[in-house]
Amino acid sequence: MFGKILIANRGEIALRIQRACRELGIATVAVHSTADSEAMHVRLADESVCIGPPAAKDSYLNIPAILSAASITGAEAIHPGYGFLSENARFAEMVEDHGMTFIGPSSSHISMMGDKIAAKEAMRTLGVPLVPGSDGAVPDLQTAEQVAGKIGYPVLIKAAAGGGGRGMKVARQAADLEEAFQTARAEARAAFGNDAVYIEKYLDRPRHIELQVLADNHGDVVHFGERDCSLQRRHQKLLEEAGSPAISPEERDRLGETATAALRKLGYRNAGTLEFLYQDGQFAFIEMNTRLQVEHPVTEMVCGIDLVREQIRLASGAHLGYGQRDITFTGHAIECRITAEDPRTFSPTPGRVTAYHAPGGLGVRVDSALYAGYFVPPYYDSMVAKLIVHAPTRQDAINRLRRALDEFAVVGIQTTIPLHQRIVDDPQFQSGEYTIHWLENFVAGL
Ligand code: MV4
Repeated sequence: MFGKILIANRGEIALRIQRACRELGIATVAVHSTADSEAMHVRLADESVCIGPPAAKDSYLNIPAILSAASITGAEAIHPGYGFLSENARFAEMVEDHGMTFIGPSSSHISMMGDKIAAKEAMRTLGVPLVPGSDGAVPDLQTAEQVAGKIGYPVLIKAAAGGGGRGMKVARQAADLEEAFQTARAEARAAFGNDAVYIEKYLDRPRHIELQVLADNHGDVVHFGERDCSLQRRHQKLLEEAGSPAISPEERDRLGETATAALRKLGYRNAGTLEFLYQDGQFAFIEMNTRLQVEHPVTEMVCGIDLVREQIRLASGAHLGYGQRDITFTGHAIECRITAEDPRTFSPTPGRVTAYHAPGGLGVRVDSALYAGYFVPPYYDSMVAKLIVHAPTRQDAINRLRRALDEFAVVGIQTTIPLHQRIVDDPQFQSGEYTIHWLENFVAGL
């Protein structure tokens, strides 16, 4: 096991990783920008190194500075958290070239899944169901017309280097195809320096369901069930649940078997999440994330497992030590992402937190780096807290969430807590019958 780990991140996820390290008896190194000198992740680390000015490109994305910090402090491994360098294959490779362990998958698997066409091709070969669409990249408009004609309209043009909703264009009918195709290409070239695009049948009312997996370095792969992440606005998730209100235990088992068999054949290592669209009782793979995700706590609560501890253990070469049968699902968990934003306009609201009180009690978890007196800087993601509740049933979890949101006090800045209170009280949310489009309409109607 490692003696010291450098955590290449900030905010709640840096604290989350420190907590796992502390319980494993591993010393922690924090890195921070000049804007984060007073941040909680710096205060709670065993050691800290300033790696640059506020802008992320000069600090949390500054690979030479982070590698230097790791070698100066004698860190044996680097945990990237989510965002920043977590899905940068070159960074993962450089960490290993410097004789340290990257806590995550191999750089080749990060590269493969970063190319959405390669990811789909790999999954198709391994028997994972996909949305009907093109076989790989669509090089020109004529090919696009052929594919769309075959699968039928509406279709979606997606960028190979995209993901998370960037660089997508819908063509509702043949007359829309040329513009959608050319715009998608141009946007992909401008945004990613890669204009490869592919085509899928556009699903008009899917749920977004993802499956959490862990793999050791010896060929064992298990899954920890699904999360329903359909409640998002402009590709930003606001609330996630485990399990999905729409999925039966049998559907979960079947999906899990297919996905773990595929990853076993791929030789995948460490944590990963497969993203699916679910509509009319069918799952279709769209993308794979090769990192720990923001919403991992809902899985931890229903499975009773520490996913970050497992990531560290597996990266050090340990065997999983348990099988699929040992993983059980208890109760229901819901996470609210609380951001420093105006709850109506969603414009960021950085500033000083003058008073802070986090909710507590049975089945309530708050992952946050906030404290009274903290200044939320304007340079980074606006998420300031995750409120996670766990209860025996979904209805109990909703009641607990309402209670915990009422207790939560963040004074001095505006947050999205009031928006979460409206969502939780909504009959449609409570019914569990929602698609990826529901929240957008809900917010528009407020
Ligand atoms: C789709 C889709 C409908 N049909 N693919 C958006 C993010 C990216 N990960 C994939 N996305 C979508 N792909 C097909 N074939 C609709 C979306 C989509 C979406 C997906 C998940 C969560 C929220 C979403 C919001 C809008 C569109």
